[in-house]
Parts: sequence; structure tokens; C-alpha cells
Amino acid sequence: MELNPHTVKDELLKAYPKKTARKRAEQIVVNERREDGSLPEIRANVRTTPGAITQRGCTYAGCKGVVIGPTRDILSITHGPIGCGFYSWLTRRNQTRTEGPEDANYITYCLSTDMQDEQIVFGGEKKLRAAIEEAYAVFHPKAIAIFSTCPVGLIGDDVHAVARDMKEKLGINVFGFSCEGYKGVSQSAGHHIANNQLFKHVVGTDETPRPERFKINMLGEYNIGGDAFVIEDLLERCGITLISTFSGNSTYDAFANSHMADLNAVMCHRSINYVAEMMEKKFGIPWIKVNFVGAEGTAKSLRHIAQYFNDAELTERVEKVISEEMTEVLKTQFEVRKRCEGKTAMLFVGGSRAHHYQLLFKEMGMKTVAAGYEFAHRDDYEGRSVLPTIKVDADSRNIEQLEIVADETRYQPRKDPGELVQLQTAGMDVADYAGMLPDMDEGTLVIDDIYHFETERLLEIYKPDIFCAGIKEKYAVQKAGIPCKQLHSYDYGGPYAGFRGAINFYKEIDRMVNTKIWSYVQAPWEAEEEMEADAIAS
Ligand code: CFM
Repeated sequence: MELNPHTVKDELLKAYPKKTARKRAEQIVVNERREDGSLPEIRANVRTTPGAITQRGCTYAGCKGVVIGPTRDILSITHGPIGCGFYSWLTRRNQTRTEGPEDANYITYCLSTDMQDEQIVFGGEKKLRAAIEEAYAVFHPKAIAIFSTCPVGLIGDDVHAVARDMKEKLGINVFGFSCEGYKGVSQSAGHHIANNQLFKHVVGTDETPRPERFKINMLGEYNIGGDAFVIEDLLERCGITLISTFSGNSTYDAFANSHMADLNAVMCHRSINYVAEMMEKKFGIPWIKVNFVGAEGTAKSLRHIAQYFNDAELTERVEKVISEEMTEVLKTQFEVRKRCEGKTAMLFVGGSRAHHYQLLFKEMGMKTVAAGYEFAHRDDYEGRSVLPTIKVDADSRNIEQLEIVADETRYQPRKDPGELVQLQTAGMDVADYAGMLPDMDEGTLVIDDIYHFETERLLEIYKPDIFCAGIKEKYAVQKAGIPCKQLHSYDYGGPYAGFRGAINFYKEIDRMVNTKIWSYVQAPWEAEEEMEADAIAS
């Protein structure tokens, strides 16, 4: 039976008080083009209704956990009560690979100032200084990052002043982040804050020239479950030099030298578009949107990079790598399609994967019936063309917007505007992202910052074959008899990027949607009711 998405939407809204329902109606959208062909508008990046169970995280999580955390040789210190540090300790499965035994790797450590009542009352700067000195004495890192948690902002500790003093005293780079958890409506604010400070304090601080011909940075790839390793291998085989990844499997030195690249390839637009824009303005490095999730996306992204450099030999090598990989991909696709064709998926996750992973499902012949981001902005749904129409509210104004101008000596446009237009015409997303909606079927449901109540109703109404979300949702979904794939941490699996990752994903999802195990799930009270009924009947 075909479900009417408008009826489903009404069903979800019916549970809310009038005012909440009215606002929520703008965040629950049926993906239908309007008469003039334009996409529907969605409300996003706004506060969660108090009392609703959201999937979102905090600003500190977006800054420390997401953007800076994966860099192995920046020593991260959480200034705050112990829980913030502890619960952001390696839970994201971002991997890293040192180059030798001398190469520093601090991401297995969890450093915190462990704030107590005394600091809340009398201030925590003294304890922070002591913590930085102690950490320096133990590790001798080349850089230390200090992350503010909620109480830091409330009591007014100046982490930036402490960072300046310590930088001078220790002679290494020390910088702080005003990423208090409450700073924004979600972790998205933390991404922006992290981008700003990385740009101010690290990017462009190492002028060593790079002799290679095809130099890029990968932006917004965090090496969850080893994804970046797969992409690094592909680029290397193609003869493309990866100067830096922001920030999967990354190092401080690579960031410092990243302005030597001639192209920024942006994978997760939501978390890192700020760095891409700032590097373009200051250094003249263009950026294109890529996507290494899904075999088709991977092939297209590699081709676009080759097209950008416009070199026959590079193009040939890229084509060779693609064809080497595609045989196995197509073989596996054919195999899984026999069992997965027509099955349905829902994806409610983050700020980019809810889009990218739909493409993998499509390659398996599966249909996405509903999807949404936790914390993305309208441009991630509707495309960057809506940017000028996005209202800047008080919550967004709260976050510093750096004024970037062209560097007097180092600004060097890699392509002239005419060439960029040509690349755009040839189908490349130059400084552009078209968003998730155009890739979704007509009549699918799109929900921003889905509330848990809505998740449960959708499961009952649609009974999808698989639901993709995170650890907070996982067990509730499985108790409803539906398999749940974590798209944040990949459960214990991965990598899912590139061709090899796509094959892993096809096989994993095939196994999950074709096992009967979840349909046998029965809640204890249901079992009791059955037993009682049996007893009465006998
Ligand atoms: Fe970008 Fe990410 Fe995501 Fe993200 Fe994240 Fe993540 Fe994510 Mo979890 S940076 S927006 S803040 S792709 S941690 S690696 S999986 S919510 S969809």
C-alpha cells in the first residue's frame, strides 16, 4: 500500500500542542517540487522544542569531538567537569595511523581539567594553566588545544588569554575554543568555531613549498571506521597528492602547510564549508563538492578532480583505477540486488550522511522513504542557492563570523573565473552543493531534527526494512523489530567509503535486511499477555 506522506505528516503533528505543531510543520516536509519547479522550503538549524527527545549533540561535541579531535598530534584538553571529556573520549571511531614509533598520537588519551566546586566559585584559569604545564611536561606536543565546556562560559574564564600566555611561555602553539555546549542550537555551531580557530591559528603557518603537480586537500572526511585510509589509497594510486585531510588521519603540520594545495575537495559540506570558503578568499584555492560514499559518487569525484587539473596522463590513471575497482563493485551489486531490490530505508543522521548514504542504498536497488539531518542548515537540504535567503537569527549571530580578505602576498588564484565557469558548466559543483532534496524521490518525507516520538511513529507506520541513526536510537529501533545501522560509528564495521567501502556496505546491509531475527522480537509484556490468553483458553 502506498502511504500518503501528507497524512503521515498530519499524524505526527497531531500529537503536539498547537503552537509547537505550527512550527514543527515547517520542519516536516514532503519532498514535492512546487509548480515553478523549485524545491520545498524546510526550517532548519533552529532550537529543539523543550521537552522533545532530540538526536542532537552540543557545540563542544562539534568542536572538540568532530573537527579537532581526529588530529593525532594536537593535544586536546577539555576545560570543564570530567564528564564532558570522558564522554567525548574516542566514541566516534575516528582512526589514525602514525608514520613511525616517533610519531605522536594523543587521540587515545583523555585530558581534562576536572573542574570542581572550587573552580566554579573562584575561577578555573589557574587550574587550566597548571593542566597545560603538566600536559606539556609529559607529552611535549607541538600544539595544545583548549576546549571550553558550559561552566567555562558561565563563570567567565578567559581560555584565550591563558592560551596566549602559555604559547609564549612554552614556545609551542596553544589556542583555545569558546565552544561551550550551549553556544549554538546543536553541534553545528561547534564546527564553525573549530573552523575559525584552525584557520586563525594553524592554516598557512608553514610556507614550505610543495613540488607535486596535483595537490589537493580533502575537507570534511573524518576517517570513521577507516574511510580516509580507503580514499588516501585511491588518490595515491591515481597520482594525486593529498596534502591534508580536515581532519581524518590528520596532523598539525599538514594543516599548517595546507594552503599549498591547488584544490579543496569538500566531502562533508556542513562541518567544514567555512574552511573551504576562507581558504578560497585568503589564498585563492577553489573548492568543489565531492562525495566518496557510493561507487558512483567515488568515480565521479575522482573524475572531477582529474578534470580540474586537466591533464591527460592523470585522467588516464584515474580511469584505470576506476575500472580496476568497478568489476568487483558491479559483481557485488548484482548479487545483493537479488535480495535487496525494492526494500526500504530511513536515514536520520548528522549533517551530510543522511544524504550521501541514500546513494549507496540506491546502488543496491533500495528506496529511501524518509530522511533528515540532525543539525544541518537549509543549504544542506535545498542547496547553496538559498544561502542569501536564510534569516540569521540570534543563535547564529552568537557565533563569530571571520572577515577574511585576500592575503597581500600569498593570494594566488589557481584558476581564473572563466575557467571556473567552464568547470561548472561541465557538471562540477564548483563552490557549490546542491543539497539532499534533489536526490530524493518525489513524495518522500524529509524531517529536520527528528524527535524520538516521530521516530517511533514512523517505524510503526512505514515499517522500513532498515533504519539508519546513532547509538541513542539504535536499541529503541531494534526493539520495534527493525534493524538499525549506525551511520555515525558504523557499529563495529566499515570502512564504507570508496569502492571497497561500498562493497562492505552492500554486504552488511544485505545481511541486515535479510535476517529474520528482529521480526521475532517480542516485548516481555506482550509475551505475558499471550501466556495469560493461553491460560484462559485452556
Ligand atoms: Fe559531517 Fe561527519 Fe556528518 Fe558531522 Fe557528526 Fe560524524 Fe555525522 Mo556523527 S562531520 S555532519 S558532526 S559527516 S560525528 S563524521 S557521523 S553526526 S553525518
